[in-house]
Amino acid sequence: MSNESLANLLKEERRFAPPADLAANANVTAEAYEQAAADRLGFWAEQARRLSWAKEPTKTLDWSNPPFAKWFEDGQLNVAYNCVDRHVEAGNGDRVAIHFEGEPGDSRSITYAELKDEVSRAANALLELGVRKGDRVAIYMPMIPETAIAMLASARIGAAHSVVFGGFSADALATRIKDADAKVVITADGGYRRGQPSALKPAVDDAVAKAAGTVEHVLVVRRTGQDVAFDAERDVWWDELVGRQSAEHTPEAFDAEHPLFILYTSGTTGKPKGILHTSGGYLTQTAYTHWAVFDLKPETDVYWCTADVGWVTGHSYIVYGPLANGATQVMYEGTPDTPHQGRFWEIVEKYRVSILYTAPTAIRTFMKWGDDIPAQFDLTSLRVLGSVGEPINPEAWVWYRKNIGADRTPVVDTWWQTETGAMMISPLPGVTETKPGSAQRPLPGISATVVDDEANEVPDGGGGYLVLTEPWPSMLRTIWGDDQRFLDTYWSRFEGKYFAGDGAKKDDDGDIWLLGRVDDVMLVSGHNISTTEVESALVSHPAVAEAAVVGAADDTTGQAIVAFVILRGSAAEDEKLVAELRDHVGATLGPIAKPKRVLPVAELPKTRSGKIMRRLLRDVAENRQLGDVTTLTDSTVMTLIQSKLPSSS
Ligand code: 6R9
Repeated sequence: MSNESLANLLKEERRFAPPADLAANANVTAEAYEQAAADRLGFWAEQARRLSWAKEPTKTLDWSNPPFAKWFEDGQLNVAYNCVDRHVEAGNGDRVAIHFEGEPGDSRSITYAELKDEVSRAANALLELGVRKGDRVAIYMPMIPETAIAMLASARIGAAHSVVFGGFSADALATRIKDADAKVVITADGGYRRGQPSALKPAVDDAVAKAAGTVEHVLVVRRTGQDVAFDAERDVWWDELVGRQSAEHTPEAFDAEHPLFILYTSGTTGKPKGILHTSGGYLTQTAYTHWAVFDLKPETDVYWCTADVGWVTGHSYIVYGPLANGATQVMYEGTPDTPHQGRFWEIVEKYRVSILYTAPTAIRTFMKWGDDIPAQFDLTSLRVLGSVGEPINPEAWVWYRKNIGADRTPVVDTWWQTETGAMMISPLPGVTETKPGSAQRPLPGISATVVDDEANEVPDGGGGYLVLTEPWPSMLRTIWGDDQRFLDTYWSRFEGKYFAGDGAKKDDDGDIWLLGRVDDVMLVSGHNISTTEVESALVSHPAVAEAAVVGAADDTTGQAIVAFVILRGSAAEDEKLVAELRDHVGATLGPIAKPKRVLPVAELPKTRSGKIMRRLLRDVAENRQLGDVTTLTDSTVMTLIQSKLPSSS
């Protein structure tokens, strides 16, 4: 990658200091960076003491066989005990763990004491179904409390869970069941989605048949009450089986490195990778980061992460981090526009949510819907706003702070991956002077930097690849059943360093800006240009709500920049505007970054976790047949976009 590269095209000068009252009472101060820099392992050993260990670890890290790490190796703990029982034992049994808000408007609040009983019953139920320590349990569920309960029940008996997002097909579920060799599948009759009951059980029946032989039982939660086929030998209703179990279950302590879960992440090629996470290190880092980055005060905060539990964000920041910290949180089943576009803000108002964690794709959608929608609700309870999943464009960041956070709340842009298990690069709300669009600095105890093609660290102002240079407690331990692929994918590109697959740059202060997946970087007349920066320039124009940029093969420039844009409500789509947008990018980033074409579209192709699939747009821009569309949320989107392009291009 040439170094004028991911050049510092984007100049973002806005700065936001932490609010004085938040800084004065913050959980974490600037000292944490110094302390961790002076003694990184000592710092993590101290964080591990947030957990209740049945046997305290005496060793912190074994890195004698890199990159296969062992953290807190001789310690023993039960993850579910840490997330549930210990809060009850500490006298907080009456604290609400989960305020559940169903899409149709049903709601229920579950205290830690109730959660303890439910998790214990579910653990006893899994034992009755023959699940044992070391087995795998597949979970294919809507966003309901039983999903978290099922995960914790598996963890409690030492069985690893493999949660498969409820929007995935029967085929995708079958592949994952087979790869993990799951003994039991936990599912529901269905869930509510866009105002309709949406079935899940038929896909499980299909998948179990395809996975031939591994699954012994299917445990089915009644959520929608819709009719489902039922195999009397194999299937059991949750309310019947779990309902009749004892609420007493004594948690056994497992080794810190005992597998906690497998979560599949799609590779660009080949079969999905089963990312393996273990117990002690994972829980230490999710608990620490959730407490530090959101400045969590468990007695008073109401926390809400809008992700689906089927993604890593849901694992680490709905289930494990928040519950390990004894937080009170909101869990919402449905979509942000059901039954109206103010649903999220209505929920914030109803529960007095103080910490909100969501994704750039959602924020850009809210921008498109208009400022007047959140303005109708009381959002004064909010005090920290988080973002995750994609680079957040500075304009979307500023919109979020201003329209949701009343220009008062810090915005923390948290960079991490399924593989990292927990947050790695993020501002701290009581410490960092934030910069819109930048994740800024590795968290205390984390070592990350940006390197060039030859693995040399780039100077401030330089661009290249994001790498992690030291092991961290919640790192993936391997790819399930495929150590070689683990080595090849993450550890072979740069000797001794973890290759994240993201482009990044350092600004003049040494702060890190994420520039998207390296596969998405464009090469225009010999210059590496990041899709993220061009997209951010487009989104900074008042007519643009969302943008996706790709490099399409071009005879003269190698690649030419093609931009797909979603216009804000009132903007008229005409040639004049298109010319204006091209000029706007040229003026913001320089002539080299000026898109050759700008195409207004109604929707962009996204994965089910909300990430833009630029690969498909590249296929369109280069007039190719579309590649794999199985992870696309809505396949009709591509037909609409293709119809926009004259086939002569
Ligand atoms: C947590 C999660 C990981 C990829 C990652 C990067 C992108 C996530 C980001 C971000 C810029 C952020 N990503 N957070 N890019 N800024 N704050 O999303 O995990 O689904 O495995 O995706 O998401 O490209 O490499 P996962």
